[in-house]
Formats: sequence, C-alpha cells, structure tokens
Amino acid sequence: MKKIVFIFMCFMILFNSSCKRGTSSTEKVYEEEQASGDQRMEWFKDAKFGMFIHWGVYSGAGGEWNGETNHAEWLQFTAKIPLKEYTEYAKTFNPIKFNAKEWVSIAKNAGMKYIVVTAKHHDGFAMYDSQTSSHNIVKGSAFKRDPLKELAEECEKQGLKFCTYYSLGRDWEDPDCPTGYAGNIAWRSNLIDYPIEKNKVLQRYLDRKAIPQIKELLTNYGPLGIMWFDTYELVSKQQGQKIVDIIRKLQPECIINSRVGPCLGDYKVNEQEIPEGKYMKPWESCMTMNNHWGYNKADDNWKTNKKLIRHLVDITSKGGNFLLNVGPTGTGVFPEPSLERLKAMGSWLKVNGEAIYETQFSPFEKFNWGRCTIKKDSENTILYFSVFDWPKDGELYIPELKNEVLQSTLLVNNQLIKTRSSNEGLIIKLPKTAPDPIASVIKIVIAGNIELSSL
Ligand code: FHN
Repeated sequence: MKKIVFIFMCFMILFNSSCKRGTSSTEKVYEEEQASGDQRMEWFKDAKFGMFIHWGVYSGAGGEWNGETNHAEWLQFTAKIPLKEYTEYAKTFNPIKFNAKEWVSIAKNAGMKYIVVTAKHHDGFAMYDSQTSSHNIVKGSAFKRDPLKELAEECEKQGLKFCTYYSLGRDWEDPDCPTGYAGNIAWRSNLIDYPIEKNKVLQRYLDRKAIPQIKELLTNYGPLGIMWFDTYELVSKQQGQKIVDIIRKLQPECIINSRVGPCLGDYKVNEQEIPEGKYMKPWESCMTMNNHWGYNKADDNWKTNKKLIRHLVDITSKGGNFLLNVGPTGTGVFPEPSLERLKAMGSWLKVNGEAIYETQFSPFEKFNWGRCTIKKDSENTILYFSVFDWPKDGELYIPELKNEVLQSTLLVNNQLIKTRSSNEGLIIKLPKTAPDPIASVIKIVIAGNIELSSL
C-alpha cells in the first residue's frame, strides 16, 4: 500500500511540476501567482461542500425526446436536433416555479457553502441576459427573466459563494467551435448544422462569443467564487492562459478550475470519482446524485444518503471538496429525491459539520472502518475519526499515534470516552452502539502537532 501511495505521490509531484508554468524568467510571476493563489483558495479549502446545478432548455424535456428517455443536458446532440428546431424549442422554456431564494436556502440547509450553476452548457444557450448572443433565456425563451442574476443576489444575501459553469470548448450554437483533432472524427461537435469541421476557427468563437460572455459573467453578477470551466477540448494553453489573465484582471479573487486549458487553473477536478490517496493541493470531486447531470425524469438510480454522506467524509479526509449535482426540472424545482438527500446531508452536517468544514486531510493511511480529518489550533491538534463500521469489540485502534490525549469525546453529545496509549498507538474504548448508523464522529484533542511513530 505504502508503495502505491509513494508512486501516486511521485506522479502528483511530476504532474504538478510538468504543469508548472513558465521558465526562470517568468518563475517570479508564477511564485507571486502561487502566493496570491494560496490566499485566493482559503474559502474554497474551508468550504468542502458545494452544489452543482445543471439547468437549461434541455431540462424542459426531462430526458424525453421522440419516445427516447435517456437524454439530459446533451439533448440537442443526443436527439440530433437541428439548431433551428432547438432554438424554437427553447422559446417554450418557462420555469414558472423557479424561486432563487428557495434554491439557495435548500443548498444552505444542506450544508453547502457554494453554488456552481450552468451559465452556458454545450448547447451554447446562455442561462443569463447575455448581450453577446441572443441565444439566451431572456431573449430566447418564454421566461424572459435572468435566473443567474436572481441566484447571485440570493447567494449574496444568504452568504453562499455564487459560481458559474461555462462550457469552454464545446458550443453547438457557434459555427466556429471544433472539437475534432486532425483526422479525429469530431464526435463532440455540432455536425448537423456545421458539418465541415476543418473550416471552423476556434479563435473566432473565443473572440466572438466565449471571451465576451466570460467578461459579462465577471462584470454583471457581482463577485464570483469560481469560474468553473468545462471541456476545454482544443483550447490551447496559450488561449487558456489569456482567459486566466482576463479573469485575474477583472476579479483577482475568483478561483478557476483546471478545465480552462491544459495544465492551467487553481485546482484539479475529478468527475464522478474519488481518487485514492491524498492530493496535497486543493481539489474537487463533482458527482451526480443519479446517473444524469441534467434532469431526467426516468432516472431513478439515486445514490443513497449513506453513500453521499460517506463520499463527503471520504473526499474531505483526502483534502478535497465535494461538488454534488442537482438537475432542476423544466418548471424550475428540484426533484423530490434530490431534496430528500440534501435534507439528510444537512441533518448529518448540523451535528458533525465540525469534522468537515475547515479541516485538513488525514495524516494516516486510510482506515477500513472509517476516515479521519484534522484541525490545528495554536497549541493543539484535533483529530476527527468518522466511524462508518462500529467495532463489535467496542475498541478502535489508531496505529502509530504517539501524542498525549487531552480529551476524547463523541462529537454528537460531548460524551467523554476512554482511550489508552500503547507502544503501537492509541486504543479508543467505544460505547456499545454507534450514535449514527451512517457515520459517527469521535473527537480527540491531542497536545501539539501530530507525531506518528512511522515518521
Ligand atoms: O459533457 C459534460 C457533462 O454534460 C457535464 O457538464 C459534466 C460535469 O462536469 N462535464 C462534461 C463531461 O465531462
């Protein structure tokens, strides 16, 4: 196991250094960027849990089109809908039940600290009042309102970070957005309306649509927590860096994820997976609650509360953030199964959030019975052991831990629990039954910095 971790860490160091920008002449810029970047990342590293929202014209179809039921946010592409017909369909989009206050309150009560909402997905349809393209919700749908403006204002009021998702290298409305490499069939392009891939000039699309729209989002919606880019496709490192420079100029505090271009961005994104091992720098795992990002009424394959809560604990124990997706319906409400899961996660976090927010990754190897997160204050270190599988013999063994234990309690009720130190580590005496069937947290305060016998 140690060997795997070692190889993984080497890979990550290599990945990091191979992506290090610039030569010695620009190294200073990189160092300064790195320094301000660290400060910029503070809220993100503390937040741990965010809501991803995939919402667009496609939501109105609920995954259904001409008798097929497996569509979602890729509707225009997977149902082979010509742009003219999709634009006509967009005019019917009218989410009369949309309520920004309700959406933000649901996220807040679930314990989420930021919201990333689709400003423009691959269909190229802006879900905000864009002056760059009339292919948008105000000018091109029956709704005529700007939901991102309403969500941004509501996030400000309720203290959540407002963040926008932007499909950078895929846009099925624009004639100049190629996805095919030389010789590679451009399976992710709009070849119905724009069949000649080699005629498409990416820079024209960037200059005409993407960059002006990114500027609109950075100028008209208040402070953005994250510009969350997706599918950069053929966007080069130089083109991506130009977009980074624009963002840094307009909103220096805005974080950028790693999908703005090759080896760029402030943090790494994992999609639908939780990597093994710990990645020393901030990272985020984004995940659906069922099998679809956009609303699909037929998809009942919902992850359980247990799985979602344990994913949050697992990701946090590895130093990451959990960006959990909701696909609102065409009328503008969250599906009932999503609401149930968000409520359950919020209830668990109300009791155990101290073990998640503002914590750092575990110094231990992964435990098979649960996970660990830590917090440091001026003198002591606090260890939070989230126990998934409560030991039958009533004892938990923490190998290698040598520190003196100042206090050991059950987080749920501050009930004191006994510990005893041995040469190999610490033994925790537990009550017979677990306070929480999904994850029960033990809080252990130790003196000073953590000391592991293996170090
Ligand atoms: O194609 C998209 C997909 O629709 C969804 O937006 C995810 C979310 O990260 N990103 C792309 C697939 O990697």
